[in-house]
Amino acid sequence: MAKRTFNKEFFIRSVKYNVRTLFRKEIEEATEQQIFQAVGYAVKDAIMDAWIATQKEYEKSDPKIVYYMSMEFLMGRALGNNLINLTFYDEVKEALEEIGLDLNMIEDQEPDAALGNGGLGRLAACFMDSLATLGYAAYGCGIRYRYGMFKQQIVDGYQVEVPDMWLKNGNPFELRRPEYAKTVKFGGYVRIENHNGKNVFIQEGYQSVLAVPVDLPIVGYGNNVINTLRIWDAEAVNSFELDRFDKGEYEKAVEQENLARNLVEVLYPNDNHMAGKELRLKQQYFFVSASVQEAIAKYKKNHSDIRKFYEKATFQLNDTHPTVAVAELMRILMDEEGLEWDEAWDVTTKTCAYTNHTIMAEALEKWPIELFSRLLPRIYQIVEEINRRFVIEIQKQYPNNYEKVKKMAIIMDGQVKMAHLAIVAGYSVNGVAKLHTEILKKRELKDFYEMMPQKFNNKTNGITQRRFLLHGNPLLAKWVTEHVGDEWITDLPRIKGLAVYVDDEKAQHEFMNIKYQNKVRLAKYIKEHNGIDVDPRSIFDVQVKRLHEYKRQLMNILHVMYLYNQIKEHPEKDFYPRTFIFGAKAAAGYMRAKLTIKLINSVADVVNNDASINGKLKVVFIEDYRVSNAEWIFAAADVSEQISTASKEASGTGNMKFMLNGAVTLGTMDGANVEIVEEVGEENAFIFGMSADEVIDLESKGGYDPSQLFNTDQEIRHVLMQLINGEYAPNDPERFRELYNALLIDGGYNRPDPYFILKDFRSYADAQRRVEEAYRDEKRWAKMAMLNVAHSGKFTSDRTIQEYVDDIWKLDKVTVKLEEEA
Ligand code: B1H
Repeated sequence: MAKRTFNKEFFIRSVKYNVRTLFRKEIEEATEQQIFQAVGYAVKDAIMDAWIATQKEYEKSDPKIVYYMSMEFLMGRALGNNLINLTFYDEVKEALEEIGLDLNMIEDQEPDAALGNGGLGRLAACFMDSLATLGYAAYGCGIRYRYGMFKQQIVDGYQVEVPDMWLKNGNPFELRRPEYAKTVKFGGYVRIENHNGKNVFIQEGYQSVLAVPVDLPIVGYGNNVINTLRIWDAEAVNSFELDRFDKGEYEKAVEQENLARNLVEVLYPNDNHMAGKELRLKQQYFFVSASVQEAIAKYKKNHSDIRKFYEKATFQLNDTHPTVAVAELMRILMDEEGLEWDEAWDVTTKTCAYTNHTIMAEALEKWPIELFSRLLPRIYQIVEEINRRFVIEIQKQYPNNYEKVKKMAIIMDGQVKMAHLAIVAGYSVNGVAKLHTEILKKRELKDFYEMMPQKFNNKTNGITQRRFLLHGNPLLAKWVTEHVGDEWITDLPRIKGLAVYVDDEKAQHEFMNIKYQNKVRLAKYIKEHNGIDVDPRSIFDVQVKRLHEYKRQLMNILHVMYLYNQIKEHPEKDFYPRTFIFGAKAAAGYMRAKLTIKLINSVADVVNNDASINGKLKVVFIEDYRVSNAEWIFAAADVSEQISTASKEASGTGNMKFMLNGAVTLGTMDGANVEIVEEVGEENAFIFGMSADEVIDLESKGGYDPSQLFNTDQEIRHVLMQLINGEYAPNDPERFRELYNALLIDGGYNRPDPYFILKDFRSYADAQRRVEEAYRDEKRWAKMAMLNVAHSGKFTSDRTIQEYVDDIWKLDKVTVKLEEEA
């Protein structure tokens, strides 16, 4: 990989200069935050040449461009990652040391760009990294939320949401591009005029808002490619000119100011759940309309035939959230570019592709037609026409089968079904792991698969090893490079070379020592942030992810309660010390999830302060789990808890980050766990629980009756009773009754234990016993963990992106040369 030249003197001068011009200070007087800002600007400066060169190259060689449209980009911090991908990290660290500055401290000043909830948003971020590194022309299209994912504070064991003011000190990496602003229109009505026998659609009485692009550089690893993440900010179309307005205009101006302010104010903090709010649909249309307008304007700069737009552009819809893109593209092609319906439909259906990320019913987007047509009148007309034509298709293929129409129509029962629109108008529909795609084809989207099988394909998710190993775990990264060379950085399957060392005692020792160092690093973080002492020699058993019932954090903590009971009842028994680590944000309105957080913290309080168990058991809830602390957590994990109810987790990507960092999976046969086990071997993971087929079967029979278990299994019963006898809530014994009821009486869907926590409990506890037994044998464990790293090659997002390129997008590869090298 070509390493760019780094000019140390120039860089130091640049940092000092920035401190002076930004803050009127010498470097010695600057605050840590100010130094971060100054370094950030110096790094953006170092990116600029390549950013310009990349855009020039794109203009010259005119490659096909993918527009990755997503409501979420969970980027995390940029500084360290940009330095890594510029291949300057060590040089900058040294240069800063020379002037008495510590790069780690500076990195720590940067707020996470948390413009996403969880896996779906982080996947978009990993994809941006891989696209740039592989040299493909790509734009990320999203929203510049002024407040990202809320910050989580734990107060008295409860989650408290605090606004995330990530832009409060400014963002040194962003570039505002007002010259490319677009207008987006909402509401009003559509007047139809007849011009020479042709209907012309004119939207009137609308409110408009200005979409202003803000660009963030996406640095490819060591290849001079800098792509762009374009996030749209909103501004009022006309700023106030008070004296010019009469009363009517004045009110309109105020409305437009408010619209602009509200639109991009905040990210909806729900993972795998649709809130159905009007403002959310506004956000969707806002960034989609601006992005589609921009893509068309870019194409028209050097192409004259809009009918061939799809040869140079493709839109990947990250779940259904940006699906209005379909109708917006139709609108622009017809109303502004003058194409007929059939011509516009031909372009649209060759441009749009859809990724499905979930089968959770409550996440499926359905908009009431009243709201949809009021907010987007012209778009609704177009969706109606798409639906009318599609229903005719259904009837042609399935004559007299009204059931099919009912199940498949885009508009039905007063709702617009966004997934149906995306499938009908897209040329590709993909799931995010093998099992998930099979479930889509066989069950969730069966009717669509039967009608258009050629559209369906699988793209198993991946993660970027550059952030989650090279940056997040420098000790292991260095050790891997010493053993297999550094090609793994851009070719992760090379990491397989480690397999020859798994029985080598020296290598085992070094590997386990690195894990130990990383556990010490995390233990320090936990001490600083939670005030809890944890023993880095204990097993670090980690579950970090969004809090959701289907992910079953409740099963994990019930098992901790069970272990604690065991230790108390049999203090003589050998028990290998364990630290159970949790990290999870609950959606602000998700009461059962929030109560689960309180339970975890309540159990932690009791267990961690019980001197009688000699520190055998510790429970830690890490506050404000996010991308930046995740990097440390993965590096320190021994056991990776991936325990979702089989069939519910579409893929999971945390599972892959743990594997890459040498943690062993304890999980169900769900999502990408299936493929992880396929790669590493069943003997190098701990698998338990019902299969997806068993779950789906049992669900279709209406569930099961857990009272059987409750009545026959004394230990399970004991744990459940502790939810309602005040064991973990002495001054409010009723506190956890809701969780007890959900497990035994009604947990939603009109049945007890809908996520089969009690059904899988014994199998889980047994798998946990096997974990302990394996860990006691240090060599066996070292070998297992090393094999996990060695077999993680498949799970790089570089592989995922190459598959998207080959099977879906058909992009051209680009190379960028800088002046200095030419
Ligand atoms: C995933 C979501 C999601 N699937 C709705 N669906 C949202 C749905 O704000 N909303 O309305 C937000 C997020 N997120 C996750 O996607 C899956 O649960 C994971 O299994 C998967 O790994 C990830 C990436 O594909």
